[in-house]
Amino acid sequence: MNTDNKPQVFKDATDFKTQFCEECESIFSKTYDELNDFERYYALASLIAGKARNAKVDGENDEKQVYYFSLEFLIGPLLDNYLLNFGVRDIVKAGCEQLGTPLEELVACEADPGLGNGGLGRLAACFMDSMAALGINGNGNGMRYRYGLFRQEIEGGRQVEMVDNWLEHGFPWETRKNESAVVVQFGGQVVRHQDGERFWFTQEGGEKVKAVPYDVPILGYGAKKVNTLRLWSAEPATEDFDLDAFNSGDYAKAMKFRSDVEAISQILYPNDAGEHGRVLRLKQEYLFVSAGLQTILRTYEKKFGKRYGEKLWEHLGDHVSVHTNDTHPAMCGPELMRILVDEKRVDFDTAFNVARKTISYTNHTVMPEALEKWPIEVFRHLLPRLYMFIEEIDRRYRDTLPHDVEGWANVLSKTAILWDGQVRMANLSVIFAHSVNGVSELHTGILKASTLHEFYELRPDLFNNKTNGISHRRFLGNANPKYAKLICDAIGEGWLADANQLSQLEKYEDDPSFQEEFEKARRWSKERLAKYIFEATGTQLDTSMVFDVQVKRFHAYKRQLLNVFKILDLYNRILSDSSFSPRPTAFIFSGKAAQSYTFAKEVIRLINSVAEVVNGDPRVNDKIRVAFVPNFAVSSAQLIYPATDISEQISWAGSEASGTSNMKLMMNGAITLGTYDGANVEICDLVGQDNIKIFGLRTEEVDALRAAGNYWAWDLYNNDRIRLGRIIDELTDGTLAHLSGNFESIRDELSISNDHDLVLKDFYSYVDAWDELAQAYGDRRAWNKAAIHNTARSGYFSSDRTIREYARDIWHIDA
Ligand code: 26Y
Repeated sequence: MNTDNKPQVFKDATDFKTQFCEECESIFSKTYDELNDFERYYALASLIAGKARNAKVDGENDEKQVYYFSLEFLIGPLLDNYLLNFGVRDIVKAGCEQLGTPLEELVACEADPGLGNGGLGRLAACFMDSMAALGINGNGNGMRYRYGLFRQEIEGGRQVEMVDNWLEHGFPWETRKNESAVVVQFGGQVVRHQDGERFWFTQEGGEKVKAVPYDVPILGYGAKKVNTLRLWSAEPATEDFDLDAFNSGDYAKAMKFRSDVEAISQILYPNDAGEHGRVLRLKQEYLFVSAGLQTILRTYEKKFGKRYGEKLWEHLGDHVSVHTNDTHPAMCGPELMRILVDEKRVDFDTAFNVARKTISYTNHTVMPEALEKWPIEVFRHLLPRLYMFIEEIDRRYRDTLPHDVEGWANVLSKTAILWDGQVRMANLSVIFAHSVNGVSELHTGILKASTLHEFYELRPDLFNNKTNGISHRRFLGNANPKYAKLICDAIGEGWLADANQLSQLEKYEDDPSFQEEFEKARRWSKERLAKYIFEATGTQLDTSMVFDVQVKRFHAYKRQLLNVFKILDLYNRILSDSSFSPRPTAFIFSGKAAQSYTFAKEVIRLINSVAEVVNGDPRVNDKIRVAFVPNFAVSSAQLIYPATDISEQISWAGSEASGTSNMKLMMNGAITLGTYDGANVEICDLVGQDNIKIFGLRTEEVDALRAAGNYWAWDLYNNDRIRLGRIIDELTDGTLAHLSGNFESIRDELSISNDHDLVLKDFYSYVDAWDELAQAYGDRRAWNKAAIHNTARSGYFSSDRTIREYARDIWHIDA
């Protein structure tokens, strides 16, 4: 590993300008002055990407290789982050300034690759950053979707989905690797062959797909390490199409094979959780699993074939870790076995043990509807040989499950892979893993106590917790330049490499001049966001208001609806009580809802309807404003977090596995208003009760309430027609109908479905908590102290810490 001498990228601003202008000419055959901003951005990104690729030294060390398998990598724009990691941000900024285009304007030209839905995909991207920063051999393995998650527009208050053509102008960070393409096979028949004692199977016929990798260099902080994110694209394995159809002029028919194959890597499934079961998704899962594993084994064989000879495959787990991000890559287990048994002639038991030693699994959700299952018939038809391995592993699992285990039949019904005509991917993942982890203390506890309880009883040693983390370099260093500079001026730059050093800020919490600078930085970030929101939506925000923010996927359990109810309550109270004057607040929402998730989309429409009513009413609009920022993405998130005063983390307790926007917002000095859920619990432990506002039922209380079965949501409506009842009436009485109609379905959700997400149940506790927190904002000194304290304690949530724990406990490597 190249540890001490980091590559010198640019000697100074002059050197940078020379190289930049040369790059402009070599790419566009035009001078810098003749280019538009996008072209300048493109040339700059190409220059930096080239440097990142050149900094890579292949086969540089013998340490273990980690392969992080994830169907989603929500990497976001890369340029600014790479400048920070190369340590040349200031030089480049100065050079760009001298050339006449501010760096920020070039950075803003970059497309934001939406190759993920939300938290899970962003986590994978943060992990890539941290593995490279820590010098770990971390390889990402994922899909190169031709179209990312849909672009969200708002029309008449409604979410409208548009195609995300992120590759339209090219992606300067990737390199297509034709020579590394592999073939992946679907369908066909399994044929048994026998020669004396020996027998083996092959898969004949079916569809052969070529998986072509595109590599993106992942540059670690300090540029000491460059890893690779490998994204697979599907192409026809051969160009022989239906010649008869072609010759008779039926080009659509002739080309159908091609488009069927290409469909595999065409789109990202837009479900953050829930609704699955489409064959195309199963194909995506198998494609990147098979292509990734074939490549891993090829590389490993080349490197260690001589050293280990006959025993080669038994050592795989000493040199390779395959980490599976949720169940989406669950086929890693059986696919690894298939290759070892069918192609490398390893015996079944050895192959299973090798697979188990190599593979580990992270669970990201306890929501039953998000646990993947596939109909056996569909699975077997698409992947006949793989299915044989699953069936055999399931059979052996059933055989070896001790019959004296308490409640044997129940344990089997919960843990078997095949059940009720379905392949249960979570069980498949657990059975093939040597480690199973949750993503926060609370979540891991729930996995042990309920979701995977039967497995936990059988194999407690499998289970461990790895509380999520975030890239502090991106979400504080890049996203919040003024605050980051203030921090560097106070405690030096060391925190960029070691986030724990943020704790040194504690001595500045109460320092009036630091606080003053903190307020200035915050004001700048709020101005920047207000400008962005005005340009995107026409909504004007006053930056002296409190910025209260809830940004995340739209989902019933995350309870954006509870937040809207609070805003409606404030609205009603201001109108009915002239002495009531809440702290002036701008409520900012952003996030997408899955296309097919009607309820979540209605909540988006409700927010926009409330915004229209509130913002347009001069009786209230100096006290409350509402903004919905369209098309939430990494780039807009980076504008929102630094401008936030109150971080809304209000899922019902026991529903959010961890959350990561809670961490990003805390790190930027926002105060959390949250339930005792996911990682909020750990934020609370770290900052102390005085520096966070917790409300609502606890997990045990939610469980008890559900078990008792005596919660009648509609009683709350009947008992309070003045506040809660009035809000519910307003859903259907025309108050909010002006933009695009009433909200009957939301009212039905609360009444007919008995308020499954406990919006009414937690309402008073939430509104009271908000009132107190907003009041507290008036004491600027105490508030700023708490805000800075939040940043000071946030080092724990760097994904560097998380990755160190994965390395130590799961992958068994030193970092
Ligand atoms: C089965 C398929 C439809 C599916 C697709 C995406 C299922 C789940 C997902 C995504 C889940 C996800 O993003 N989970 C989130 O993971 C974050 C990172 O661990 C957590 O912080 C967050 O609480 C959890 O909801």
